[in-house]
Amino acid sequence: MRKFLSSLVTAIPAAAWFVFAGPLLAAIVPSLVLGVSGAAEAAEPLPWHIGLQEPASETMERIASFHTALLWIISVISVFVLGLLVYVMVRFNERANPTPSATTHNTLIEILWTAIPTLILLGIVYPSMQLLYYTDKTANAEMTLKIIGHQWYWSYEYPDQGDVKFDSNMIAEKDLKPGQRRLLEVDSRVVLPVHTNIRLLMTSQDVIHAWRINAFGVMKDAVPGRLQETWVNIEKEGVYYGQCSELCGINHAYMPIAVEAVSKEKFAAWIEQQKKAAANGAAPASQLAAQAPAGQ
Ligand SMILES: [Cu+2]
Repeated sequence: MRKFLSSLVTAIPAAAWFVFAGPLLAAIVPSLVLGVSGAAEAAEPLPWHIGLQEPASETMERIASFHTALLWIISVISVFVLGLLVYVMVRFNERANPTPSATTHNTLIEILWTAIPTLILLGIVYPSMQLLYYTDKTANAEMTLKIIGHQWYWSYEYPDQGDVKFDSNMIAEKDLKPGQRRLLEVDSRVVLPVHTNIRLLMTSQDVIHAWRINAFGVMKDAVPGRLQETWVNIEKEGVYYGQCSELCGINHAYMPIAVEAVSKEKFAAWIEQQKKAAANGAAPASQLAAQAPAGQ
């Protein structure tokens, strides 16, 4: 046993402690907080918010449960390594163990500490790749939303619903109405129907941006000259906030995303309203959304 441990300690560099302790603290502490408060979260960041927002799509549910599974794996590994280190520090320090073992190799241990981490990693790779392909695209899209990044706002097009398109700009702090979220509210929210497979196509007019809504589990770069694809099926009606997540210039922090998920009927009515507005030459898209109070 003693030989086993002393050869083990030669192989665990001090760096391992930092590698494991950081994620351990970062991971365990929020999970404890989240475990208690998870149910009460909204689809937006809250003061002192720790952990993930409440999922609003199957994609985000899968991401969240994979995240939880990984949290358990790294926690068990971290506790195990910490236990070994503490044991070694107590049992094999200079006072407790004045004549150290001269062992330098132990074939069995070397095989084990190569094989076991490999198996753990393989066990993580499989669900990880499954999830990656699940988020990639949907085979049966019922509609498409085209998202275009600009310095520094988003514009949206609904190619399946005629010529509906509009720009979406952040509402400046001085123009905020009571209840509107600072740095998150926009003049024209994206309106989308719930329980619909929506293909999201992204591109950019200038530099790389990234369209991200945490509650949907969607974050995809909008790259000039390219068409990126992902998808979402929103499960609950409500307002969802997100932000550009690719450093895109001086106003990167001021191009938020606000999505209003409504019933299919309301969505159809909104589309009609947009078409009429466009036909009359009126400025498009001041949605029913904007009249509704923010939040759920
Ligand atoms: Cu951007």
